[in-house]
Amino acid sequence: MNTTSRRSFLKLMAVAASAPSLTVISRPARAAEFTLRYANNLPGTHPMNVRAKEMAARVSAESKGRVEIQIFPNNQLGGDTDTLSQLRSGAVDLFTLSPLILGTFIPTAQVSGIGFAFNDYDNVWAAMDGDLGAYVRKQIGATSIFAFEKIWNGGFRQITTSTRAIAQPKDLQGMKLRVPPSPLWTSMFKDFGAAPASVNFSEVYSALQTHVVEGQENPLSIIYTAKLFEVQKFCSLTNHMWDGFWFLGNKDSFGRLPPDLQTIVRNAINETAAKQREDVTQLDRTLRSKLESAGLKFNEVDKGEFRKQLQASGFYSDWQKKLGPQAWSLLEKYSGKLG
Ligand code: X2X
Repeated sequence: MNTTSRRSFLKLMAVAASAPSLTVISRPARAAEFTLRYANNLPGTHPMNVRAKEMAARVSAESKGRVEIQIFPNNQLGGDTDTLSQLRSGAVDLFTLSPLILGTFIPTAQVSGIGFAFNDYDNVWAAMDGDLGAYVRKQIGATSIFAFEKIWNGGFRQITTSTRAIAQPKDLQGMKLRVPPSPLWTSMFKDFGAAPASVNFSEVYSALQTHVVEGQENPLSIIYTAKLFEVQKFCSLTNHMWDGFWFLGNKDSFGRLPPDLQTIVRNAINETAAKQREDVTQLDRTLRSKLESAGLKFNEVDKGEFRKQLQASGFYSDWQKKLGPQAWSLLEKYSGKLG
């Protein structure tokens, strides 16, 4: 071997040693007995995916390789509305989805997204781990899908735009704003006077970049990990709504696992929720300065002004009627009187 080919041979060996293909060797020799396909809409760097990887490793270890959870982040299997259909048919086995988007299928699931219902996380977890969450899970469980007990965290949502800062409700007047596909989201931003457009998250970056819409709303952890700050100028800290991700499963897929393996998966998903909730809470608290360095201009708002606008438009009374007395009274048990 001459010097040049020896050098390239050594280089090749170095690459091979660090290449991910080596992990193949450490995998169990046999394929897992049960494979669950888990889809979500967020980038791999978001705590949802970081913790999901941990959860999948735990399931693999505890089941001694019998259960493999394959993660498909970033809408790899389709946008949210499409993936919801795949979950319902069993083409996808596990899916994390906003309760509001789930509302296109199960309307009462939207109850946790009513504007300004929750003040803080103590309030959120009391409701979602308590009888409000139990009520919604029961509705979900009456279909071909079900939700695990502990909802994962989305975060409190803020508005970003490329055209003007939102300081008061009137600044939203006529604004072309992307909202996720859900009746509640559209209704809330119509009542703020904006012109909301339903767009799946898979299309949001390009819709902002091409100015099909001027703005959108999401928690800071998503604005950061999905790099929405690259195509937005202003961020208004409205905290107008908390959102989460129900960890959903297809009943038939999950039912194929023997009970002991079901327990392993269930415990791993529910127990990992606590860590994922905390990651998102911390990120949302600390990301402002990073986003400012990236050029996003922040402003605070008087939340009371925005809430008053929803009261005046009849938002709360309309949704009380739409969701029905049981869902509404369970919500008000945690939020206090709304409207
Ligand atoms: O679609 C969104 O904006 C996102 C990522 O926050 C949801 O999943 C609702």
